[in-house]
Amino acid sequence: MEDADGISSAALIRQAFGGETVLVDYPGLMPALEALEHDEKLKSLYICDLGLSKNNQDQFVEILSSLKKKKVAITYVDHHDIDPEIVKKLQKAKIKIIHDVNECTTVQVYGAFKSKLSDHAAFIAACAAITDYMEDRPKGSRLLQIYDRQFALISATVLTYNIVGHQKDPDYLLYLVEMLSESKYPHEIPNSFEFAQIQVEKLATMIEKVKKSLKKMKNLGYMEIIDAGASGAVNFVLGLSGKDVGVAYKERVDHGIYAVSIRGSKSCSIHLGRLVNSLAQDFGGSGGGHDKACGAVIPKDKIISFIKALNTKLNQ
Ligand SMILES: [Mn+2]
Repeated sequence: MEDADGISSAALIRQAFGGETVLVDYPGLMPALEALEHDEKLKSLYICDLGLSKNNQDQFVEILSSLKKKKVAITYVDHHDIDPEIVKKLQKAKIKIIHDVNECTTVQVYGAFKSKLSDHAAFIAACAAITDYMEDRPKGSRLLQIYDRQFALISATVLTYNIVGHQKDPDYLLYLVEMLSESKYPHEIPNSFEFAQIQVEKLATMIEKVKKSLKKMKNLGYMEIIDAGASGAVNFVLGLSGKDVGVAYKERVDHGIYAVSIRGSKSCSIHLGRLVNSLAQDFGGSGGGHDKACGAVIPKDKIISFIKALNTKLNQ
């Protein structure tokens, strides 16, 4: 539910197979799967763009295996770093895995189910690749080549800002999935550019706030975000700190936790997703992701010690 790759892969799955869409973020993944365990009508399940962490991967295998025993056909499509042991277990349970850390999820969904998709799906996949910083990868770049670069960039950005600006409006996010699955361009979605403008203005304000409140340790810049999403602010924290790693965190009041977003610069040589996966677990949280972009969920009272530990690990 949080980005264009997630929403777009859901849209392509919907176009290819129909069915219902459930949009979740990381804290929502396991509860959603648990709810599906009791859905007697479920026959086929596609899980897209939801990486696993040390903290939930065993339960993920457990729930999917039990669904599989009830004859549910399951396909898992993702590009986040994954424990090879978990891949083996999923394969053993006869769960179909499409997993390539080098291409975004939507590009992989497009590649796997092309024959069931419209030509327009290639454009949606190119937009998802852009927003996941993966438009330079072999398959992603080939899809982007079909279209005018500027046209794809503005479409991807408008789509992203509509998603980011509607995180508290799940019905609107489902509506976006539906529009994309009906082969609509982002600019054809009513008021999409107006929503994007609102988001752009918020981001400009955010730049000023980050300049004022950003804190630094030796190897990273960090900041607590109050009235926006952490993932929208983290790139500014990274860029304005001048460090190789940026951390932005936002309290999820209802959960007693912080949602943490972490980004690495081009010169950051440590795989942040892997590091954060194991570090988050040490602090009673969970996390993981890509080499230069990852996230974590950390118990509220542990956040500063988590950031200090991350800073120390970045020395090594
Ligand atoms: Mn993705």
